[in-house]
Amino acid sequence: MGTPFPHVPLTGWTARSPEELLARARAMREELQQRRTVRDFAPTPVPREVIEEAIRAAGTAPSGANRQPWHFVAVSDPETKRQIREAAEAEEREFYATAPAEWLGALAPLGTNPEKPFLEIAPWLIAVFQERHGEAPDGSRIMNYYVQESVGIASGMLIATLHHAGLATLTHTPSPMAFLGKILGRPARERAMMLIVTGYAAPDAMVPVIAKKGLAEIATFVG
Ligand code: IYR
Repeated sequence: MGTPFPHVPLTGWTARSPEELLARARAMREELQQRRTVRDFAPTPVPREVIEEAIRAAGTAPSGANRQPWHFVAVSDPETKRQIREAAEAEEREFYATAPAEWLGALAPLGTNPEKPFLEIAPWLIAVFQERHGEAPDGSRIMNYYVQESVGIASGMLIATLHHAGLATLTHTPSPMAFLGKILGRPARERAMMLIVTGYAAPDAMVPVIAKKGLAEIATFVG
């Protein structure tokens, strides 16, 4: 049995009035509503400290048994970005040539294709890895729990923080993406989950006209 953590009084939490709750929830919703997935980036550099803060924010995410089963590799090195682009495009060419017609049909309106120039143009690529299990100092395995859920939540918080900072993001999922672990030298117990591409949007960036489902479609209230 694990030793219980010492407990301390909760700090950093304020009981707010219903008006304040609504105003704050609305402000956050409005800000998140401005987020668009962007595929056209400017090469303008972004200071490393910004990326560090965003990854720190992601690292505050809740996780199963607080195991924090994530690792983020932030890449600005041009040669590493070039290798990632080359490998991603090779996988993507295969994907677009062999994916089921239904999947390709779902993607067609977005106009995506195997060409991924943004992987070299954007100043930062953040590879998100799931730690399938941890490792004790003696090399033995430590179980992680709810890994997909935990890393999914952390990734959402990462994207929200980058957006709040004022950066554009793209969630890129080259498939399969085992090449990321190899290029970035990650241990076999880690599995690449997604690449978050981030930087300034290109001044002439275009985005597709899409709609988000309304509340009535995505939510059911009981009581
Ligand atoms: N991974 C490919 C295909 C792709 C799949 C989905 I689902 C998307 O929402 C977008 C793209 C690519 O990145 O092009």
